[in-house]
Amino acid sequence: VPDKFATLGLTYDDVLLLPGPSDMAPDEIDTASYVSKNVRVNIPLLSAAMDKVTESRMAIAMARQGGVGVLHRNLSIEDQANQVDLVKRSESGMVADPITVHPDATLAEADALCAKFRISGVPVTDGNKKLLGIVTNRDMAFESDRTRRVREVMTPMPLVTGTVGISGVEAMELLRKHKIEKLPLVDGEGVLKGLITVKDFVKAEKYPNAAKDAEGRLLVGAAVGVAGDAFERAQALIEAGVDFIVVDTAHGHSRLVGDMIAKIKSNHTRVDVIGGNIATRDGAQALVDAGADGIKVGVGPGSICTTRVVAGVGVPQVTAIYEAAEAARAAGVPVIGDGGLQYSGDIAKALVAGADTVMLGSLLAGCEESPGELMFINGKQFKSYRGMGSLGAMQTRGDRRSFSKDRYFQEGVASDEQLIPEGIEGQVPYRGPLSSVVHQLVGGLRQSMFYVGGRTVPELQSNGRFVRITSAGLKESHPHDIQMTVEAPNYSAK
Ligand code: RVP
Repeated sequence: VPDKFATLGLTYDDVLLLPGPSDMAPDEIDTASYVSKNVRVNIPLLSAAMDKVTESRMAIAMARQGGVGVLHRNLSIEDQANQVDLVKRSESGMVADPITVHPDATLAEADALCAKFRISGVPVTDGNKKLLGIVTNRDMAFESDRTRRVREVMTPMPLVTGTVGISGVEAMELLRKHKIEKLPLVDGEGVLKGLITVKDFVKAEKYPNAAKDAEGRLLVGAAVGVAGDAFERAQALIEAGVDFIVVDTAHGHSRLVGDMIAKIKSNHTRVDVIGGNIATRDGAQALVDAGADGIKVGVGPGSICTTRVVAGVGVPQVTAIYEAAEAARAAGVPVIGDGGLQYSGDIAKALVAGADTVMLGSLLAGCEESPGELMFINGKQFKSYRGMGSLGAMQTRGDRRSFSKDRYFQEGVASDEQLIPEGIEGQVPYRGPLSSVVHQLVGGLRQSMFYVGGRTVPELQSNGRFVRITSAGLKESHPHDIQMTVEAPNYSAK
């Protein structure tokens, strides 16, 4: 603990990475890393637990790219658990617990189900999950009367089915032979036990780098708080199949956070529990002591964050990561550098400082897959983005209450007028699909790894060295003495 003044705090713009000896071929570079003790990703990127960044669609896209999304918690427990479910079902060799429809449902209801889960057909089962048939787009397309019952239009049993435990190759062979797209799996009693689809096989090939769990399902994390029903929320998320929980607050070096981590850990050992946010060595140590499997670092670096001005509190992010990693590494606990990244080069800087992965808000808020509508302003496209501590995110809207106030320890504030916001609301340029954004970010990281001389993230971490720069150095780093006329896909002037 410093006396009165800690050492000089540095952030991304204060440092550059030194070029180091390098003799690697581009295809030797491996960007895999750990989010927490037991959660491994293929690219070291997480999408932020924010209501304008990560819902199921972003989480699915992130995991397909090899990273992982952390579902925000500014929604009901049921809705958040449902989002986990959507991600876990979205892609795998087999859906273990497929969506089904009752034979007495109407076609309109079956339509709604298909639209909600983005699927093209549903097995039809009775109350005991016995397979009665299947209803697909083909069965429904030419029916103009949407009040008709599923049982009247479905393809009834006997269907081509597989048995539980069928291999991928055998399943593919059945699908091919019978020219069908869906193969229900049944047990000896004809009870539905799973579903294999052509789409899942094709998708698995399309995303060879996807981050998956042991059963081949996409990885997903979710945030909880510390107040009210936070513990029930964590239980519901775990029940839904989440891979890790983030106890996510603006001040992780507080007893409530440590207590919540310990409580979740003592009840469920299956999932990893990450704590945050902290920005000091002592803060990281406190979370390690509470049993955290991962530590999230960042007090005030976020692009939408005003904590450093409203409260005057924070630590420039490179120093914060370095300090936190000093405590975390000794305990074998991975570190997430959360917030403040503006360019792809900042990813490698975070890793060299000691982070194992980084969490991104503003860099991803403009993606097609982030929640929220595209806006046109003066012919340019934008998407809205806001801090979880902004008035908009914390206030009550009609009968919709805010679930994120406790991130800023303000759950007890009686009325919206009395809230103390620590974030702002705004918009960021539209950036198109996540895949192209991630391509640039990871491409930049791979270049960093080549320049620094690190084939893997651990090698980058141990070989990387910084040079501190001045404001003149920063000016030299950016394009200068030219008027930019063409937008680069990975650079825009601030
Ligand atoms: P950025 O990527 O710089 O946009 O930062 C995103 C991070 O900012 C989030 O992951 C979170 O830790 C933090 N945040 C979210 N809301 C707020 C706020 O309102 N102050 N800060």
